[in-house]
Amino acid sequence: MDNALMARLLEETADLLEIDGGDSFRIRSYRRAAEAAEQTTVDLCAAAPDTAKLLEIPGIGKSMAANLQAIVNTGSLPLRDELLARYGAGLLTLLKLPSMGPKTVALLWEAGKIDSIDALAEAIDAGRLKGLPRMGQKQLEKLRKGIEDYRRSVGRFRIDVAEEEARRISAYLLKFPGIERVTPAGSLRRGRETVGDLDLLATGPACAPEKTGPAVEYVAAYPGIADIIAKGENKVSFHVGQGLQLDVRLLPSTSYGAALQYFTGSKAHNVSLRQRALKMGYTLSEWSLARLDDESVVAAATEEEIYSALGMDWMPPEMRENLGEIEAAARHNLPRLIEAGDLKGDLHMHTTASDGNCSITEMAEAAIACGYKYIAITDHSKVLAMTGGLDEKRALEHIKNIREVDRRMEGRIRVFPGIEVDILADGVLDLADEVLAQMDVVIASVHTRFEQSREEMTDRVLKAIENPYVRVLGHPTGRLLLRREPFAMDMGKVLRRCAELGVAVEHNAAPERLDLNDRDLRLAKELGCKIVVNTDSHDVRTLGKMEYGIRQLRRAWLGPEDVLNTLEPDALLAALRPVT
Ligand code: DGT
Ligand code: CA
Ligand code: CA
Ligand code: ZN
Repeated sequence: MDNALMARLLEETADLLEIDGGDSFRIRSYRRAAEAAEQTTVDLCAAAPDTAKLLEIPGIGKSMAANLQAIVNTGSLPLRDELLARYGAGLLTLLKLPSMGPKTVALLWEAGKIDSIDALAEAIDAGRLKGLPRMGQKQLEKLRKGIEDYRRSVGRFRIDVAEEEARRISAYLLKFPGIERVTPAGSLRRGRETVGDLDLLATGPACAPEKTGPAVEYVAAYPGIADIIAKGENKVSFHVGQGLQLDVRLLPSTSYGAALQYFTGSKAHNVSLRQRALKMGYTLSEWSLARLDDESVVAAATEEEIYSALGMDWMPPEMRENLGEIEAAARHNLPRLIEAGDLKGDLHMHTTASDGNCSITEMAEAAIACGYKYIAITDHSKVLAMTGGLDEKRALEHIKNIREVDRRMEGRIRVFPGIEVDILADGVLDLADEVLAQMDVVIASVHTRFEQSREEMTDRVLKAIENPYVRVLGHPTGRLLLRREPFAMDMGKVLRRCAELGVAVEHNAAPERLDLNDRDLRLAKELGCKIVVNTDSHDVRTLGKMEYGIRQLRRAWLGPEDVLNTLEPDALLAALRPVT
């Protein structure tokens, strides 16, 4: 049971209470607790027996502490179970439809015991909802469309998939005379690991109000469109090939900043920001920041003007999750976040010696083109036979080859010999210590037996990092986004031991991995862990994917000083765990 799951149970209970017509104070306290569970770095499962510790978390009061304890002890929440028993488990999925809030769900339940998306679709088709309040022909059409959309694209999409689509359509849009600027907003701009849908803003003379007609038609003619969801005066929503939804909005440049701010979100950030605006006598919308009394516009054209009028510094989108950034910006106290340009090298990549596509020299040349001063070559070890993993003998030869390439580079780049050595099921490493001792960068990773229990996996990894030659713990959760869940492991315990031993934890920048997540990265920093960010490239073409890792580090508020591979080559070698 992890924090995210606990947050979801609390959030669902709030939704169910609202559908049930419950007390609004009570509903809010569940929502606040859900948010707290989502955001805290305290491992709630471990902290649960200690009530005082739970009460220290902002947003958790006495009754919510008791609820958290109930969740940990029983795996569930009695109130949620009771409500679900009354209404059915399918009810919550209704909330996933557009313009469907708890009030409408309650109405549908009362009217026809509608308790799932399937039941709703059936009721609409059978004409059973006609005559209900707020269920006119238009609304029913909208619901029908929403159901189709939901069924087609329940899933989320990886950030690199969304970004590639954003690039493609941006290039198309910018060809239209009078569209001058296209910016992704929403979760993509905030650098989230996955996006639900892609929000794109466009501006220029062709996007001025009442003149958008031709531009809207042009958007709707985008060759990548699978089907159009909605076409309005300044907005076109559609699906592209793989089911990803795009919302393209055309906006006048006079209100572009307000729109960009609004549609970048997150929702939680915007809620807090609007509250701050209200307290200052302003109202904040997707069109402008305006005075409450006479509605005169205070700022609208740029985000900087809006934040500045609210007494704040502009902040990078990656920070906008309502995790303290509003307060920090108001105190003019925002941290300097790490940038791609801070990195001096990449410490995890594969070559043709195991399952990579390129030679050592090719990787080195490509890294020079990235502006790096060093790389480590870290091929797989023998247990991963299907990757051509190295045994002791081949590993020693490989070290020689790497050193040879390093010499031939004549200082243009340093090439460090390394290995990604497998952590076997019992925590023993897959190569002999004498061989590991000759490598500069030993990354230890789990690639097998993901199904071990939490205790087994924790012990396995703890045992592995006790080996004095391990410098880096590779992709620490084993997750593959949208494909494979992280394996069960006590992350706090592992990170704490890494910090004690001086083992660096890897943030794996490959967009299908991106582990650690932002919460665990914050925890790693709190615990004093060294952190490295690597692409785990198997080809020269993926060295540039470092960008995704950088964005995740920024979402965790990390600066260049928190990441080892911002150091110069010699300083980096000195900062890696010293061999004792
Ligand atoms: P996603 O698409 O699930 O990955 O996440 P977002 O953050 O892109 O969410 P989305 O597409 O629903 O909305 C885009 C932004 O619009 C969101 O980040 C914040 C802004 N927004 C502000 N107020 C609201 C609101 O009341 N509802 C929604 N849906 N969005 C809002
Ligand atoms: Ca979105
Ligand atoms: Ca959207
Ligand atoms: Zn690996």
